[in-house]
Amino acid sequence: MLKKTTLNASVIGLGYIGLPTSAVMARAGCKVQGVDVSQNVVDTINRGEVHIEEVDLDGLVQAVVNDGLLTASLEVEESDVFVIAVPTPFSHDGKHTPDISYILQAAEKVAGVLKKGDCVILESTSPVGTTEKMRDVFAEKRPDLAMPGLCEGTPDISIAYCPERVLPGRILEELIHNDRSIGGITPRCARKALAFYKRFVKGECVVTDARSAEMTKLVENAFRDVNIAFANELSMIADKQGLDVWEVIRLANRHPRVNVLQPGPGVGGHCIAVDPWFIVHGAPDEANIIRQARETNDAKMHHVLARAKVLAEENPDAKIGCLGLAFKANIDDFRESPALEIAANLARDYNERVQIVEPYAHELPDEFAGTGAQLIDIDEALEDCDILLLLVDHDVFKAIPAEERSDKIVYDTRGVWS
Ligand code: SAJ
Repeated sequence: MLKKTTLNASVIGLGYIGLPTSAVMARAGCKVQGVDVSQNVVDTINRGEVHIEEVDLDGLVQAVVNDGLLTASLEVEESDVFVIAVPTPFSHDGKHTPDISYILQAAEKVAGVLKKGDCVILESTSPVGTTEKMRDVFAEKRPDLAMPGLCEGTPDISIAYCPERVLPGRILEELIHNDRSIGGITPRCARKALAFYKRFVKGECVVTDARSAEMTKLVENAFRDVNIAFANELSMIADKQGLDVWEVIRLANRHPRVNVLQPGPGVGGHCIAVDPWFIVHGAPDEANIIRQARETNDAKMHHVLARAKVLAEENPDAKIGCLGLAFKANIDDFRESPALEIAANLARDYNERVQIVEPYAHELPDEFAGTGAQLIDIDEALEDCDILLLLVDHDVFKAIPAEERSDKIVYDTRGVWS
């Protein structure tokens, strides 16, 4: 049974975080208005369908749309709580400058409908200080409302930062059960946001200030990036010294206080490959390990590409099967994917010799346009290809028995066949 309540919530940005969050809030009984700039996304959701792949999301969205608890639109309307979950990319000019313009644009739209008593929560991963910048947009657009941190006494609006920390493929589960950091511009703001999250979060909700919550999110992903960089650096050392890095890591991890992560073809996705740069940008002279980790993980992609090219040159008649384009196993997300970049680069150099296997793609992405590379299935690859370059540890690739690849030249960048 769906619980009914009068709380209205508006979620700005209906992507990988905003849509599952909207659906979970609606299931908890909020009346949710989802807002997106894409007419196609809005229409899809209003039909009770989804535009992204995520475990169990389709059924949940259909149920809450049918119950009238979730509607989507292009325009922001009045609400009690606003959750902003729009992208925060960075510039690709080598400076990695965070781009918070989507947040500020969303804030301008929200400002137009704000009323006394409303609570605004930013969830987008953001450089330290962004929540205050969002507050400043509200202050400028709505001088009639008292803003937290800028007024004496009780403000009219509560503003908080509460980062998501869900893992693609487990989003619905983790939205409910993960702990949350809730950072208010003031303690009162944090308490207002806490009361909202308590409606649907079963994990512990820990309150703090907005700047600490912003930094916490960046630290979580930078921590993982640094640890993966350690594994990737080891793999390049092992290649030079003729060692099996997987064996070395397996043995080292038998130490009770050692847990080395897994090397791969580089780090992808729109979080770990991006967020550490926000720390570096904010403190360029101090964030040395964090910057180096980013560079090492990017260098690993070039290392894999160079080794694959050596195999291609040494075997000029060989067909090259690239297994996987996604940024990690068992998902259909190709954002910032090193696998995609490596495969597309090979396709540009070796054209028809390159075949792509990606069970999560219906067609080859634009990066392959004009290269002559083909999307084939795994059985065709096992028949036609002489070199197998394993780039993503999808379950379907892990399941290929040793005898079916025994006559191939294999470069396994994920260590799943070793
Ligand atoms: N990877 C490795 N070796 C490993 C683990 C991961 O090479 O041992 C690679 C993956 O193949 C992938 C990349 O790292 O290319 C990132 O994958 P991931 O599974 O580590 O993380 P994401 O990007 O899917 O999700 C992360 C999570 N953050 C942390 O684990 C600290 C998630 O909890 C966050 O919510 C998400 O970022 C986010 O939205 O920020």
